[in-house]
Amino acid sequence: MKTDLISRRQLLKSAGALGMLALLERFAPAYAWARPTKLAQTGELTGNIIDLTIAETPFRVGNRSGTAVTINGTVPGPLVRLREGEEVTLNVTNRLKEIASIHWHGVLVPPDMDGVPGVSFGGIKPGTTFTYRFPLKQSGTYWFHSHSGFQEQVGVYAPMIIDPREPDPVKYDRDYAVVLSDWTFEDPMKMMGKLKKQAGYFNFQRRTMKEFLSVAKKNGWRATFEDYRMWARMRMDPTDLADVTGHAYTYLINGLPSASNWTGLFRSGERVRLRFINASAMSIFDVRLPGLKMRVVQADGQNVQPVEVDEFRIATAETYDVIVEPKEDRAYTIFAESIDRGGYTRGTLAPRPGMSAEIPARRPRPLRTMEDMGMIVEGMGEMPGMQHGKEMEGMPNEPGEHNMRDMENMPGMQMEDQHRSEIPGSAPVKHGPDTHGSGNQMVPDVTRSRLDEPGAGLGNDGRRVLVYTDLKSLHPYPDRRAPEREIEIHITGHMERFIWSFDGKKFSEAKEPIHFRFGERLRWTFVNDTMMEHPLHLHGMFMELENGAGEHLPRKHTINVKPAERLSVAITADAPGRWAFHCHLLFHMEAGMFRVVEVSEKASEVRS
Ligand SMILES: [Cu+2]
Repeated sequence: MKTDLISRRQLLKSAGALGMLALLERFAPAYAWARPTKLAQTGELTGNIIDLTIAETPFRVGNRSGTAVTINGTVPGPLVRLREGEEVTLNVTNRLKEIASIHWHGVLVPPDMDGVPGVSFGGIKPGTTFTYRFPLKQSGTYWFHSHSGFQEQVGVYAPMIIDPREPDPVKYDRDYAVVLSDWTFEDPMKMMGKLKKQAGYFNFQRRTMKEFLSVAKKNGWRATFEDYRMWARMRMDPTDLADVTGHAYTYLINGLPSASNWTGLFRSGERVRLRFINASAMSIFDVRLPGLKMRVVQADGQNVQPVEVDEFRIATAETYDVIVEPKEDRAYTIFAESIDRGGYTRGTLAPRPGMSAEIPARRPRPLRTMEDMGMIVEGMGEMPGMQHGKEMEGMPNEPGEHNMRDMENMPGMQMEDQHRSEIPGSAPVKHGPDTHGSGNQMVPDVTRSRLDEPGAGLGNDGRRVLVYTDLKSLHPYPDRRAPEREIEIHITGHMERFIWSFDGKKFSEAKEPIHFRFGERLRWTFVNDTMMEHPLHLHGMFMELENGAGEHLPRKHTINVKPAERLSVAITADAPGRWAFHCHLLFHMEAGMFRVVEVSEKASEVRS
């Protein structure tokens, strides 16, 4: 079958020259190597004092040379395992020639311990050690990474597990951190340059055959054709789902490419907890273990009511913990496919080392739809994705015909429903007159909630795919106040110029931070005016996703906003200070999709 061929070819490509395989294996952390005698992963750093060193590790393989930036010598860095209720000291030494940093993703820390140069501190200067010290006020699966330049892309990321002080409500016999990431031999700065240059590519494409021939005559057929092909793969247009694809990336599990086959061991009948962490720079993955149901028990480090699925989409920077119970004496593939289907990585759960299971056939590349573009389509109300009314049966108000402003006055907004609540923006909302200026390419006609949609390319093959409306916090959220005010932010961009921004302004053009008043409860609405997914990450405070789960709104640190989607979160502004807020796709953040949120006593103007 053709797909098998592609799989095999991809496998060989992932392995590359044997040298590359050896190279990645050399950098892989200790926990990448499960041993039959060990129940837990090896190479954990525990205790209250942790020493981490960020350093460049140059290498040469055949005629290829490059540099990985490692934490304690590995990619990903060591698994740091801590305990809730204790205070931890992390000494981070920077052996690079440039400023470095570590941000503890999803961990609630004082602002000066958050590790974002220019926002929370000055960064860690070359040759110095910065001491982070903070109490651990939470438990769960998290990770940490550099917040400086492209260091995260070239290796500065690692898993962090905080074990709960109270008995864990999640029962399991063994657990593994499963760190997904994207590796490239290319200099990320150059990759960014290529993405910026693509407008030229589009012009090239529109050239006539005569012009193409003249370029080919000048530069040579092969070079011209290769250049054409390269840009064809790197371009963005309505059929593209990822800016950087499997063409440039090798996808890794715990630092190992597919061919090295990271393996987690189990004994039949055990409950195995897999802590999936998407530590990639630019990649959204679809994850499944053919032959096994997954019980999702945690999202972004927060316990959720268990939900059984066949597959879940994990955006950059999100984490999901799942329980699987393999019963048979055989290997199971852990399969993580990139959203554009341009590549994948796999690992294995097996009763013994050295086993492997079938690698699933690749699925066709999904296409962007009219809804992704925010187009009003005839009969849209009857489209499957639009049937939010179904979810909302028994509600005093059908949200069907109301817009946001009507909704605020609806009695439904204040009602005390123990089980379900309003999903703000679940009805299509017409885009206002603001086009966000020249830095913004597209304004969707309508935006709407897509929380109950599995996402592009998913949900049409009979598999039960996790959707955001499945997520219900295990315990009710503590702050029961209704939001006092509402602010809205538009996710904007110019895809051809590779400008990414909020409200049409790059970070460098934004004059003011976004102000939260200390102690307030507010609703923040995200409106995605672009045709791409953007995993938005807020530092310092959790966001409670208003997904209709009543008092069980899930708390998330990263929320993947779909194309032309409007969704909202509730936030308790209980963390004074300056915090980063940004898209977690590294190149989007670097291109300007970044803001500072300032929580202070200062009253801020209310934006509609
Ligand atoms: Cu983005």
